[in-house]
Amino acid sequence: MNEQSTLNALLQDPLLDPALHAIGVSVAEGRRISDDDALLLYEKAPLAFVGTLANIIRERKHGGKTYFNRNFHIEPTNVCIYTCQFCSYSRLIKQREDGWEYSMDDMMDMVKAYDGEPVTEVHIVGGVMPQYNLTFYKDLFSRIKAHRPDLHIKGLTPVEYYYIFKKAKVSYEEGFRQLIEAGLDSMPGGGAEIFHPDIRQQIASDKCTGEQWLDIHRVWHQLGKRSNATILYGHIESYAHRVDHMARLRQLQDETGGFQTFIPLKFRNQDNQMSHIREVTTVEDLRNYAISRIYLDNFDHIKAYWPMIGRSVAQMSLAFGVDDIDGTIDDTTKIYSMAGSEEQNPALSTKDLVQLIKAVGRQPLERDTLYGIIMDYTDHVFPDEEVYRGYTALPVVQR
Ligand code: V47
Ligand code: SF4
Repeated sequence: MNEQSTLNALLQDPLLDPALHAIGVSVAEGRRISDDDALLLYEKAPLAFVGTLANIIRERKHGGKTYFNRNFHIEPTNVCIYTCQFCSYSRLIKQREDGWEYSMDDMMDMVKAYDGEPVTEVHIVGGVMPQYNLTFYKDLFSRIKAHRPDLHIKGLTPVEYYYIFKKAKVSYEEGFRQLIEAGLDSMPGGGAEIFHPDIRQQIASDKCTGEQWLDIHRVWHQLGKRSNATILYGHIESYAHRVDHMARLRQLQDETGGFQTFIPLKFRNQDNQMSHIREVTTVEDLRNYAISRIYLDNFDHIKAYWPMIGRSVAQMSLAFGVDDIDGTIDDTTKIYSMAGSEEQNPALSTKDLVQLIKAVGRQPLERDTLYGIIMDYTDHVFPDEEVYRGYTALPVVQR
């Protein structure tokens, strides 16, 4: 049975809520859903219902294609002046003694450690500290580009930009112009958390506001550049706050078209000020991926960050709207392992990731940051690859 006939079967269920039925028909006909529709999906729709709709959209956009990127992370520091309640880097939690603050040379050594490795991107993000200012980052980016011009720099978030541009007394536009000249290529999606002030005030009261986050991405997009967006879900926010968050993103995307990918980040509760909050279930993770895929019709990609949810949930997410998996090789990002991510040592080889994708009948494609295809692994067989058997009609690879 294909997805369309699964949907038809679901729509014929006499017990299906009529409002959900109307949303199902609307999505099947390719129409955008409203904020009220999204709220209703969160409140009432079963996993199978949203999963089927999300998968239809995912397959219309990408078929079985599943993207991944070989990158590495640099976290300049794990100490931060801000007091986000969910973060183990925050000065509320972090004693400076067990913190690190890397120098320019330390970071260049990290870049050099990847010489000869087929990575295409460095993702730079960490805590906010005064010594990491505009001059520092201009210098860092130019040194990285001088050493390895083809490495794409996906760096910093509006949280850092708001702080460093203000300190340097430059406009967002001027600050970005200087950083682009130094080598900055794109902006990751972090720092978004929950935009709505009622929640942001409680979990991230002293860093940039939701409006400032969106304004900084707007200016970045107006300069012709691309970025990602995230949501930190599964803590004290309500479904209405999640919808409000995505509504602001969908609106900005209508305006600029500059977002590439939406990345839902599951709140993890270890070693932070919100440890008393219970984490949401896997079913909720999958529903959340699916509803974001359905609602954000103008986003090309929905990404699962596997170190946070684990390999199995990342694999399942590929049937719930996700078409991109992040965290390929040797991903030692510490912000997550400290917050209690599924994977304490999150490293996954390209072969492992390719197999994980093939095992659920999807087609693994290595991409660069801007979704240019580097290699299609669909028919590629690694020397010692395990036999796999996906649920679709993909060939079974023999050893
Ligand atoms: O903004 C911090 C999150 C984000 C916790 O753009 C936590 O390609 C869960 O945005 N539980 C930064 N999450 C990371 C990020 C990201 C990751 C991967 C890919 C991309 C991309 C962006 O990490 C922060 C915050 O929302 N975070 N603490 C926690 N306890
Ligand atoms: Fe600092 Fe970011 Fe952690 Fe907030 S989430 S305390 S801004 S590192």
